[in-house]
Amino acid sequence: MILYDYYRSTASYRVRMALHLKGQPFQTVAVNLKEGEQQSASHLKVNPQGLVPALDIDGEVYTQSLAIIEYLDETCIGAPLMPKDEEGKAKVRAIAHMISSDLHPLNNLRVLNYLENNFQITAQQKQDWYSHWVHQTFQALEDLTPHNAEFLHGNHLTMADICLVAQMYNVERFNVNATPYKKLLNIYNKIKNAPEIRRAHPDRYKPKDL
Ligand SMILES: N[C@@H](CCC(=O)N[C@@H](CS)C(=O)NCC(=O)O)C(=O)O
Repeated sequence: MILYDYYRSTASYRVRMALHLKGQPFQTVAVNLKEGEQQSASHLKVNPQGLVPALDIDGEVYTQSLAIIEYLDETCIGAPLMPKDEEGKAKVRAIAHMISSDLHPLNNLRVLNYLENNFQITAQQKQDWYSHWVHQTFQALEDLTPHNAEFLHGNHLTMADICLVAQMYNVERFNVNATPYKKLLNIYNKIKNAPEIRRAHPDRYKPKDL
């Protein structure tokens, strides 16, 4: 498997966690988002959306992190990343989409760049924009999460937790205060130390020349 990846991309990080949890060996091709490599002709051939991640499995390319995670879950042995029951699956997908469909796209690099380049927003306004959308989703997630929960749903790590870990990494990177979200932090702080999760950490995928 070849993962088209950028170390700080939260969507790529989600897929790396799934691959490590499934014990799947993979190679990475670094696509430097800061240098705009996602728009290069060679990357657009891989993913015409100009985004990472993309996962090449025997010449077939899969995109969209949640679709990839569910595909890996259904086709690979290893720790299950989704509940078995349909109700549980719907709950996990709903949480994952709160992060990946509602929060993440608003704070994606291309959106932040567009705001900076076309509306000349200041660094402070960019920070406010970023934090605003994080707080809105995190408050709802915190309200949804049961007290003393070990995972966002059920009794094992799922795609929902994978989305949380990646988003929390980004929240720390952007210095957003996550302390009000005690239940989310509790889950994150436990999960982030699991060996498979540590193996997927952005620091381990930072290209040497960066
Ligand atoms: N919904 C997509 C989102 C993919 C995405 O937005 N990736 C970001 C990095 S986290 C990207 O490639 N951004 C490039 C850009 O904004 O130009 C997924 O979950 O895979």
